[in-house]
Formats: sequence, C-alpha cells, structure tokens
Amino acid sequence: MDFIERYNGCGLLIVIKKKIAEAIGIQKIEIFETESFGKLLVIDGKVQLTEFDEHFYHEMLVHVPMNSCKRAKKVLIIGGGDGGALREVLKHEVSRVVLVEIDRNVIEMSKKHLGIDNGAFEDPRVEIVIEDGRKFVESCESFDVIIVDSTDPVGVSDPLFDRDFFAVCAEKSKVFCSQSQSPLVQRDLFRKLLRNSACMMNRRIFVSTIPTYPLSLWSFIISGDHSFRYVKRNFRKIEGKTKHYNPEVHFSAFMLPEWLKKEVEDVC
Ligand code: AG3
Repeated sequence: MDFIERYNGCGLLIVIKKKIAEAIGIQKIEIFETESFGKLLVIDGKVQLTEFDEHFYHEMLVHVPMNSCKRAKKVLIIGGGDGGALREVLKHEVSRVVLVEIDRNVIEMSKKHLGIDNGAFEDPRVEIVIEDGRKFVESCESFDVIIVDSTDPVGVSDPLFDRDFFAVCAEKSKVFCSQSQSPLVQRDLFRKLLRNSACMMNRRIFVSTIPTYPLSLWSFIISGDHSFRYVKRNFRKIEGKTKHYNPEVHFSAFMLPEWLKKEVEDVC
C-alpha cells in the first residue's frame, strides 16, 4: 500500500507496511508504519511527521526561538499534540511549559502509538490544556516564548494565522515562533502569513530542509526580542542533546536565497 500526499501537480509517495491506528473526531488522524521512514503521522491527509525526519522540524521550531531568547523560563506551545516540540522545549532549563491542543485525540493517539514525546507529557513542569489556542491566548498569562506547532492553515488551524492572533501573541511573549508553510508549494498561504504577521516587531523568516514536507523546503516566522547574540551561550546547555540543530545551522537558516528575500520584502 502507498500513502500519497498531493500538492499542486506533484506530491510525495511513502510506501506503507501497515496502518497502526486511526481516529476521527475534530480531525482525521492516522498513524502508519512505513517501509523506510519509521512511523508516520497524518492529519486530514497531510504528513505531519515521520520518525525519519521529525527532529529536523521540531529542533528548528523550538531551539531557534529558545536559543534566541535571553532567558526562556516560561513557554507556551500551541498545537504540538504529538509531543515532539514539547520534548525539545524540555531540554532547556524551563520552569513551566503549557501545551494547548485543540484535539485531544492527537495527544492520546501519539502517546499510545507514536511515542516521540519520550515521556514529556508526564514531566512535572508541563501543563496540558485542551482548548482552541486562538481563544486561549486572549486571556492567558505572558510567556517568555510562544511556539506555534500547527497543521496547515486550513480548517482548525486557520485562526492561528490571522492578524489578531499574531498581534495578541506579540503582546504576550518576548519571542514568538510559528511554522509558516512551504514558500514554494504553498505560495499563497505563505504570502498571507507574511502579510498577517507584518505587524510583529523584528519579524524574520528562517528556513529548513524537512524531507517529507512539500518539496522539502519549510519556513518559520520568528519575532520579538530575539537575537543571535544569545545563541552560542544557550546552545552550550543543550549541546549533545540535538541531532540536527547547532548554532551554524541556526545562523544559516536566516540566509535566504534571492527569490525568497524578494518575496519577503515585497509583502512587507
Ligand atoms: N505541522 C506542520 C507540518 C505541516 C505539513 N504540511 C503538509 N504536509 N501539507 C507539523 C506538526 C508536527 N508536530
């Protein structure tokens, strides 16, 4: 059996050994055993992660903002029910991490059938809230770092990419970071994200290769009081605990090719 995710006139094919589990609630969640990528998590037909390359994504989404922040003690993760981002945040000297996930099934299925959290959900520093992240931020406390680990901005995740959401997150965090889609395949979504987040202070784009995401090139938005100046110092505390991330990868992720630089400048 093959799993295929189609984009615009192209796609990704992954050979499946078997389907491990499925749940249908707010979203359709499927977990597969694949022939060459380990386990695969699919939500509403779209690849969310494979064991083969999830650390490329989660390490960039988490360590870039965490290491760019002077002192990150209190962290909010919106989405991220598979526990990968949570696992990475807990590698830092944090005192409190709140994870707000709209779909309880993502957490339950991931804990039971995926296991990439490495026990992160049980850590005493962690509080799990099952709620719409968009609503949660309206009345929550402030955090040092807010990280958005969502699905594509269609359906339940759409409100996590609107102007008001970005404005509230800017108000409630020192450093904000969100995954921001493929600038190649999902050009319209990417442009919309750029426009809607333009109000944020010091907003920059960084990129990473994530082999199982649309055409491999993925983007992230970071904003607020982030700086390269803290990166090496903060990295020393997590050195040896990452598989993909290091300070060189961090700095180079901000070196955008000419076409992408233009794209970002045009929208601002
Ligand atoms: N969420 C962002 C990946 C979305 C991939 N999109 C796609 N395949 N069309 C990842 C969540 C993992 N914690």
